[in-house]
Amino acid sequence: MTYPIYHNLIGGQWVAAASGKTILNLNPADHSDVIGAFPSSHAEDVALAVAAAKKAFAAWRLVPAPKRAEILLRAGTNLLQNKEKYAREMTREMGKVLAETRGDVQEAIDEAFYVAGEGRRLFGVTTPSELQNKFAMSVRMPVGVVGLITPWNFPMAIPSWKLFPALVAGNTCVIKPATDTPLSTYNLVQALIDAGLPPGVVNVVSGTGSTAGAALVEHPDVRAISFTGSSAVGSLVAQRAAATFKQVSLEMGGKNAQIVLDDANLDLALDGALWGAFGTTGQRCTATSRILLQKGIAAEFTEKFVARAKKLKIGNGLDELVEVGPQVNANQIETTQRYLEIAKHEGTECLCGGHALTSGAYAHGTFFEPTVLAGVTPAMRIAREEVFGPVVCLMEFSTFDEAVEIANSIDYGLSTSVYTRDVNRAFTAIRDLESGITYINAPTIGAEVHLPFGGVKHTGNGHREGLGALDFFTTWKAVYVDYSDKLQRAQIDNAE
Ligand code: UN1
Repeated sequence: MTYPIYHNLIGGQWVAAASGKTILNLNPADHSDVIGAFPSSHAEDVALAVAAAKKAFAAWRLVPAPKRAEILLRAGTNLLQNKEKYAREMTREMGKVLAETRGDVQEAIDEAFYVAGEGRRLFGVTTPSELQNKFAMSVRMPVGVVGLITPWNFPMAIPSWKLFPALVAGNTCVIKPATDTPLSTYNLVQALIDAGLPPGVVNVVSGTGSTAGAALVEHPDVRAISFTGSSAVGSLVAQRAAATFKQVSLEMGGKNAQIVLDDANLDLALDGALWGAFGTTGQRCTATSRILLQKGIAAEFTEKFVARAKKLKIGNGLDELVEVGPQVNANQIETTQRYLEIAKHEGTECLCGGHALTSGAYAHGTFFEPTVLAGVTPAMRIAREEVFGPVVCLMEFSTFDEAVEIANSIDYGLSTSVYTRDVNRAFTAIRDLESGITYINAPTIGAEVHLPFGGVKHTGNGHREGLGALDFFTTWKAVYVDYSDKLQRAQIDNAE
């Protein structure tokens, strides 16, 4: 079998990992299809990448931001030109259907065009000084070398959410792409190189989280880490990064609720639930994993939802008729199965799905049926813990207040959605739901790049991507210019 061999990108050179070891990138729809061999990197590779980024920082931070932004603009155009090719390659390595991988590439294009505009903003504030003949302002400075650790479910969009704002702000980067889906990050970085990005400004180190990722988090010359992944790993990242006082941005899990009130447009709520729960095979941190149904519509919604879930076409995402692709790997299938066992013991009822598909056209991939569980109550583990697969819980409630209470009764707080025609209820929900994102009459998935993206409670640590990313990738400098020609003591010389 022949397949391409990929290397790390360090200081503008493509180099093999010091260990010489590689990790195979397999198509989750067909494991006999090998996308390529990617480096299995360790601390020594990360050290070289960080050194290259540190060296490049000296010049990159002095490139005027509008010029840095022009490179992003050109990278966005390059991505647009290669959109179909990159989408197909992403479906091959990650599994999600073509419509969605086209969306993933489009999200990176959107991010490029959005952030390119920041090159001519990067606003700071000016403010009056308390002293005469003194000028006060604040400017955004780059942080330095930043480490980016990204997940497999949005293999190009999420790296772009981190790389582009980091770059426009003048940082240099070392990115560790997800072990399952490195190619899409390579494609993204190639778009930057083709746009004229100087060597060393972005370095790519492939490998696992516990080797390459951990080394990045621990490296003393890395000033900030931006991580997207599970809450369990995010907690480790924060703890390890604390030893060298790094800034850390964490985007983690969700257990997102769609609330359907009795007055909702039921067909719209069904469309939204189906897309939110089974889009990306449920493998989004924003995926709908709880559907909260008011008693008046619960029976009708359940019947129609299950009928539609059963009809979803599962298969290879490269087939335009397929609606649900494979799960990304066998570990994810095992997690889904383990949670279905837990749910069974907790007394839930499986209304459809519940099995991995292992024969015929599915024999060489990691496929799982869209699964709907009923009889789920808020205290159950299946109602509280993230599965990250095509599994959704149906839960019933009587009053609006009860729905908000159930939605909020978990440790996560990423995305929530409410279907209602009652504007008062909609605004009350916007105020009271504990989540970083709330949708009204739209599913829990579908965030746009120029709004703040992130969550509360165990979903995040207070930072936001999109609108908010520049706050993470810059550090404030307060500047005072005294033109009085004398010593003026703040808090003393102007005091009563
Ligand atoms: C994720 O779920 O990991 O809002 C990111 C959405 C996408 C991004 C999801 N634009 O669903």
